[in-house]
Amino acid sequence: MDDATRNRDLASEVATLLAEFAADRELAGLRPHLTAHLERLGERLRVAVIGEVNAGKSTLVNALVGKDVAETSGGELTYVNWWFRAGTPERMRLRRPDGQHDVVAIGTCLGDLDLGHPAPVEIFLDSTLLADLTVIDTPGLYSLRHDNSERTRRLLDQGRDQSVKAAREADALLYLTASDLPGARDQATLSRFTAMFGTVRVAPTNALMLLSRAERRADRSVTEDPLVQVDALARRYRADLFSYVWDIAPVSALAAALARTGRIDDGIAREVRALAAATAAGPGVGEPSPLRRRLLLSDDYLRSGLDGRGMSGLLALCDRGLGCYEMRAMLAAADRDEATAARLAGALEAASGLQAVEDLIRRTFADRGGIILADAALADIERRSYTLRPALPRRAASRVRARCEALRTARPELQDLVDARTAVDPAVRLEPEERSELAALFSGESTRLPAAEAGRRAETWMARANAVHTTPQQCAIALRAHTRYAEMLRGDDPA
Ligand SMILES: Nc1nc2c(ncn2[C@@H]2O[C@H](COP(=O)(O)OP(=O)(O)O)[C@@H](O)[C@H]2O)c(=O)[nH]1
Ligand SMILES: [Mg+2]
Repeated sequence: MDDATRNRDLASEVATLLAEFAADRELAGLRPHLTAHLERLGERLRVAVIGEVNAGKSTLVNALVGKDVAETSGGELTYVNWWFRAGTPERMRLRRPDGQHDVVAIGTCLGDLDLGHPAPVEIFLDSTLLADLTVIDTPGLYSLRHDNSERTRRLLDQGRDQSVKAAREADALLYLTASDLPGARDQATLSRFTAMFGTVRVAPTNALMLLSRAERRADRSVTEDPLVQVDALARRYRADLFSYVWDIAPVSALAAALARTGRIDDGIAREVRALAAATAAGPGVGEPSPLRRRLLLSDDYLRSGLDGRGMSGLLALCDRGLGCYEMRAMLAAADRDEATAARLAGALEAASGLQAVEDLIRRTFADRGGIILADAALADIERRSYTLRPALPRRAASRVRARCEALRTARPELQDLVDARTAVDPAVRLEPEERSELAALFSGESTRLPAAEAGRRAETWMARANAVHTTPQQCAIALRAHTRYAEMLRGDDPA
């Protein structure tokens, strides 16, 4: 059984328990919450894509679903939430202010929408990603530009309200930022943002950050791959932002969308070939000419003295929505082979970082969807079993908690998620190395260790639990780590 299937089973196991609670007369006070969770447990995990206006959110969503559907470049239409769901035939459902909805073809003008509805625009698509996840494209929390017109401010306010609403409705967050200093700015934003919800739904275990416009962050005076450079940057940010996001990765959404949405056609391939020929040193020459080299390394190459033919080829490509980075990636590919549309798209995709992002989304969200939903439901019901007293009889509330606890014990992946969350909780004050070791251990990312190593680690964590200055919280998580490693040890030894 694969992870995703096992986790869906887990969600249905939790659903069975909640249905049992819902049938219990003593738990009538919990019933509306149980019903809401039961509905959600049968749904796909909802991932909200949030960040500043123009971060590249819609461009990324287009790349992920493989179609040019999400409205890009800040048109007024993007100031509402767009829900991307699995479904055929492909269509769009629009919520109207009068409470009705219209089902229309994708691309139809939106018209008046009910902004109070959580999903004013829904797009149903046949896409691999959407088989496991529902994606919510949001307008943006704030703008990095400083345009203070009345209209812009009104739209930004509306966009922020919509983004907040989407995050409240979501189970997981994909946080995109184009800003240069994710440290301070985004830490403050993320902190305000998570404080607004304070539930396990937007816990760091359920959030990823993408450094968008990755190509612009790289130092082009060095030859190292821009993505590799920005990945090193992401690793540094990871250490600072551990209590907000599970992982951080670079992405060039524009290159990704161009590669995946079928816009690299034979016409573009022809123009790229012509441009490559116009700037090559000569037929069959391996080493690029000085002009060509400059073209490949510089962003100013529109002014770099191309001949007339080269210049018109370049402008034609610009007209088709290609930026400098995309042209550079395609020209480099054209250097290597005969540059068909498919090969150019492949080169762009490799230059975009999209595959690593998809991998991360799959590991963090798609494969764990059932666990995240189950955990959020259990945590919420357990919390309400305290807060709903006196409406809930004390004995019934204790029964709820005992059953939830028993389910966690029976399904260790649920307890692992709780422990992963504890490991990245700054209040627990673990050392950075301890934190990353535990995060890997409880997320199943650390591979099975040889018996000797597992035994050594089990002992180390036992010693940590027993150390003089260990706080009760540190002690509890250290004992969990000890148990986890001790289990590996037993599993390794069939006797
Ligand atoms: N240079 C560059 N531009 C990008 C990238 N991704 C998106 N853009 C451009 O940034 C603008 C805003 O993108 P959009 O996806 O609408 O941003 P959103 O407001 O976050 O949804 C568009 O003109 C995109 O073409 C990228 O990776 N690199
Ligand atoms: Mg957008």
